[in-house]
Amino acid sequence: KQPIAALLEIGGVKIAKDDVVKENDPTNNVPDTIFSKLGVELHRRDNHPIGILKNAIYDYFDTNFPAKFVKFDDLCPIVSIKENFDDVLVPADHISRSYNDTYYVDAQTVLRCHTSAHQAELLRKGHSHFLVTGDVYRRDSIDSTHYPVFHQMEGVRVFSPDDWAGSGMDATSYVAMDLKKSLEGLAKHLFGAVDMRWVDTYFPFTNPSFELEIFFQEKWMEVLGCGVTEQEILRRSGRMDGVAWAFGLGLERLAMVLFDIPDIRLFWSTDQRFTSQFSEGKLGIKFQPFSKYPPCYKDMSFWISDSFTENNLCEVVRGIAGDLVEEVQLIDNFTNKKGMTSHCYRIAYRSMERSLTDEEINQLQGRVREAVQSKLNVVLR
Ligand code: FA5
Ligand code: MG
Repeated sequence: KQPIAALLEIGGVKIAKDDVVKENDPTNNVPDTIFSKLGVELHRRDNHPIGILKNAIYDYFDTNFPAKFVKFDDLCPIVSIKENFDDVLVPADHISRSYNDTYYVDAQTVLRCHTSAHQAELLRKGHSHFLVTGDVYRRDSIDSTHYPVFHQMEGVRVFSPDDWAGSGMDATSYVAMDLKKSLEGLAKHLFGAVDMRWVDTYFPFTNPSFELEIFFQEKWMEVLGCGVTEQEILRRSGRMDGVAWAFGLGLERLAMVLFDIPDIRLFWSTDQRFTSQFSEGKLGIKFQPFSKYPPCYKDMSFWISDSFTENNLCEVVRGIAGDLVEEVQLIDNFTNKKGMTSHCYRIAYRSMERSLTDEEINQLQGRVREAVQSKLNVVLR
């Protein structure tokens, strides 16, 4: 088990563990396992896949755009709900604000769930081209492409009327076209040829909004969200006549494609057999897996109550099994005549680094069952 430091320094600010992890405080849902990731800053390590990728994206923006993008990679991940939600127009009742989706330090403060938390302030300060890289935090499901701590890079570019005047297009179409072209160029710079597609979507802070998906491990995987910034955000930052695009890249997802990394847990591995495969500036590397250990599946059925959520289940499972859990999947769901609902979840256990014994897995599963029963208000079947 990793020892948990009591005091961290992030961007020059000292943060005590007690300031973030508050036992028995109902406005706080940050567990130790999440606290221990604050300040790790994988994106600032030049030999780590996330840091190598960040630098490669920097290169792309430095080389292909006349105006210089200002770069930020040490903004504190502990932000106000105003920064994380209000400033980017997330409605008061939006589900991303719930305790089920976001880690709250207290009723007014969260671990940022996206790098968009910094958009408004940087616009207010007058920046018109910038990139913000950082660790972000979300209560989420468990599988090979989801982890509760991951890294995003935000990009924002503000255009002025001169930019689109000669194009014969309206400002929004011009900026949307530039956005897609810029991100397609980035994908080409990173991957060369790759199967990708644009999907229309919704974000409160952009309109129109798009996601980019890449075909990876036999599936379409979402790697980024983007769009044309809502005019209200620019207006509030004093940019009445500007029009902007913005994007948020999922750095783990892009690094998985770039280096052929099969599971998102590997980014946190300190095993030399992982870390030694990567070095500063080297993009052409394909990760050579050292673990082909078989997964072990355990099923678990219970009657749920109204308060049950899958994110809560995943947090309990991760709290016990840590990175030994590979996937948590709902495999059966029915409601009986009395109106009671049963869920069956299949938990896949697999270490990235060694083979697990039956005994170890049975013990883990036993502890998971106990914790699920005692913390989630469900009845095991
Ligand atoms: C956002 O976070 C928006 N802020 C992105 C954005 C910025 C849109 C600016 C428009 C303008 P989304 O929730 O889709 O969007 O997350 C962005 C990316 O983060 C996803 O495409 C995915 O690549 C990555 N991501 C999301 N959740 C996880 C997770 N649990 N683990 C790993 N990567 C994740
Ligand atoms: Mg998304």
